[in-house]
Amino acid sequence: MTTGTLITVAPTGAESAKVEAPALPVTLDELLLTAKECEALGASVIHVHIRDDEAQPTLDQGRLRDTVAALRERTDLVVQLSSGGSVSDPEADRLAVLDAVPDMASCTMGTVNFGDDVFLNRWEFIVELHTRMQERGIVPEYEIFDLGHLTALQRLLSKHGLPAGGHVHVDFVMGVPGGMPGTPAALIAAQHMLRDLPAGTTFSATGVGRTTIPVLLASLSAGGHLRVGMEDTVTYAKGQPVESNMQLVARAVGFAQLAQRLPLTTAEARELLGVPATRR
Ligand code: KMH
Ligand code: ZN
Repeated sequence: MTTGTLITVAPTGAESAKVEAPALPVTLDELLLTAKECEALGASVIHVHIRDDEAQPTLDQGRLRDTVAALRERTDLVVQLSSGGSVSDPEADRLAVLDAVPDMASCTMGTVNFGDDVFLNRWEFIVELHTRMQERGIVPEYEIFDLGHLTALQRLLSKHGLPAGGHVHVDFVMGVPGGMPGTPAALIAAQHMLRDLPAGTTFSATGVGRTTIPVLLASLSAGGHLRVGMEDTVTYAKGQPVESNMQLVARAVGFAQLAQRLPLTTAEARELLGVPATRR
């Protein structure tokens, strides 16, 4: 059954530079302001990467804990920390992200070429992330950059069991140079592969760069959910830089309304994803 739309905002990412995209939220204050405004517009989940004092990506433990606490204090958003970090982050630091005990964390389901880099996700590392999240009651969002990542997820769940909360939610990250293309055909192919996953598995999708809008429209029409934000696109339209994450969330909300699939509230998002009501 098609429900309302889960809208995740991914406001920062690890790849864009503040000097090239001044609207990118890189300080805690900027992140909190963005989070509050995106929640008011209709976002219910925030996918978080943090930056250091030089606006460079970091997985600093203290900053991660402060960020989780501040987001919980100031918003009702489901707080999802990235365990992906940046392509150069060591596995140990990526696993330690879970020590900040967010509501959710991302779990990428395989290695993928990532532009000129390689985003490395070894099988043993994936298993470690998945089982630590199970033990700590952290709900994963499985990041799918390529179709084979869904086969890996099926293997993971059959060997190591369902995630915390019992619900499986995946996010198709499409249009990364080296991963699956950001096309409606690829999205439908990925959706077909969900048949091999537990009944009730849900998906969101995001298209990187110029694939943002085709992926957004394809996901809505296929019954999927949405992720938008400056992690994935810093261009609103040809020749027009994104002014803010709010601009991207407002556009997603507008499309969801047109599709008659209204944004889920934060409470509805928690219910859908199997995230406990509060962890304050
Ligand atoms: N920054 C990418 C290398 C995630 O957040 O889990 C990985 C990424 C995926 O963004
Ligand atoms: Zn990310």
